[in-house]
Amino acid sequence: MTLELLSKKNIAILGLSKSGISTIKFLKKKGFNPIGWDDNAEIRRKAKNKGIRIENLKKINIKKISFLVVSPGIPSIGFKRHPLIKKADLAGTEIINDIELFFRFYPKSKCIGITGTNGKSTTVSLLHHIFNKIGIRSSLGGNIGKPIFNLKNPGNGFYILEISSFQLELMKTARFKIGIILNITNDHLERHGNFQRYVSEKIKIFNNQQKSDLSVIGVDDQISSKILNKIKKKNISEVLTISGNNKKSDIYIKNNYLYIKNIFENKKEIFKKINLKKFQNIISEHNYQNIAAIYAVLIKIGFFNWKKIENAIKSFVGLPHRLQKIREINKISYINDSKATNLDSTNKALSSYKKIYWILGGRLKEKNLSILKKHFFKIEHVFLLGESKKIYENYLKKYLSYTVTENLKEAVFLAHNLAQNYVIKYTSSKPVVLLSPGCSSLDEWKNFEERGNAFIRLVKKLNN
Ligand code: UMA
Ligand code: ADP
Repeated sequence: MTLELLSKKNIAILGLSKSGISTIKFLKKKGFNPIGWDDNAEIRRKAKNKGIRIENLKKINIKKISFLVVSPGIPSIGFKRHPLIKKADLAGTEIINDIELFFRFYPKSKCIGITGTNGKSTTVSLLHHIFNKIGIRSSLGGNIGKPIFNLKNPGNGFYILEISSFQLELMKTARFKIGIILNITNDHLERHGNFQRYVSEKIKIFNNQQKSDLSVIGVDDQISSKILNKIKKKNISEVLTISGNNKKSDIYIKNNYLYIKNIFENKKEIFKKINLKKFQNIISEHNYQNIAAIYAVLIKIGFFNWKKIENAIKSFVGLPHRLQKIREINKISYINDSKATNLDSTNKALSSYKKIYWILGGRLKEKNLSILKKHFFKIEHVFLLGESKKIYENYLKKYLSYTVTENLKEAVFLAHNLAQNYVIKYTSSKPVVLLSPGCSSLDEWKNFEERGNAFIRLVKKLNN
């Protein structure tokens, strides 16, 4: 679709939060006169105040709309599909999202797209930070909270986009010069229906890639080898594998060293070995997977000044709400991992500490805690929260001592008291009080940030 053709079309926007509003602003600047709709009356009112043309898409003749641009939070396929999308689809309207629309305008833009169940925000932020330090221009956005139409053009640099499975649902022509799947474990099944569908959305990150493009695949999950075979069979892009333990991968980790095979010479010899212990602020081994992905990008773009890269990584302070240490009181660390909204990320959090007072729960995603069982011997006590309380209580009562709490405030207070008593008794131990809920925050909070910020406030108020 050329710009000229597009300009003759009517465009409607469904969902008027961040993505919707930024899309409308962009289109208006380009001379279009799009209409917008949101099912929430308060959001419609706010949008109207911003000068957005509101029209009830349920009432208009949808056949007149050529493009319906849908926000990622609105399900566009499967059993939860929004009724308007169904109607538009039947009427022959093309249904896309903001990122797809961006590619219709700028098909040749240089985009690095990073997806995966966990580690996306950390990886895109670290990559953006490194680019900044080594003098490569980049604009960071996507699922990390900044819609694509709010990004500055990075000129001859790169767009670095965090891409969610929700966003991949409506991507058709989007082409990533470098596409990355960090990992795939269970998540968002409430939206996609089953794991298979979630995976089929994720692998769309590699759609439309060409010979000169790079696909990076984390191969540590059960489903990874299938994805790898699929991509290799297509034989279109260059493929690099990354792993936290598998020596057959192009970039892998062993005993805290990152090994990069000589991908230029049939991957035969080790091209580079990097001591990851140097990066003292990159705690926990799961972050090594994120670093491996970053090295894959740097190799692809031909940046080999290792010293500069290392210095850049060393100066990255990490993101809030991901294993964020808030405070230490009498050798006890208080850790905010509110962004752990699924069991895989909580699994990684539990791997990171030796003695744990664990705050768990929220809106349930996965009932079965068996992937966490291997850590139970390190858990002193569990404080159960949120909508998942009953289900997790039923699971845990055979294995662990626990308390069902009223709310986060009570959980923090009780965890603090128990942990402090523990260190009085066992003076050499250094336990942590860990909020790693393994559940979404939407039962009690607006988002994971609000939950994490509440935890931070509560911890800051605790007495020494
Ligand atoms: N709405 C309707 N009808 C419905 C459902 C929703 O009209 O049936 C309206 C809502 O009232 C709301 C809008 O549609 O106004 C929903 O918009 P949205 O949730 O897509 O909100 P945005 O602010 O545009 O945020 C989206 C992403 N949101 C989701 O994917 C849920 C943001 O990711 C992203 O940062 C932003 O675009 C910019 O690209 C957030 C997220 O939670 C952080 N992502 C999920 C995650 O990380 O787990 C995937
Ligand atoms: P995302 O944007 O994919 O949700 P984040 O970087 O925000 O990822 O991290 C989300 C959670 O997952 C945090 O609890 C973090 O500690 C954990 N995490 C970060 N990187 C990884 C990884 N590579 N594998 C598993 N968990 C990770």
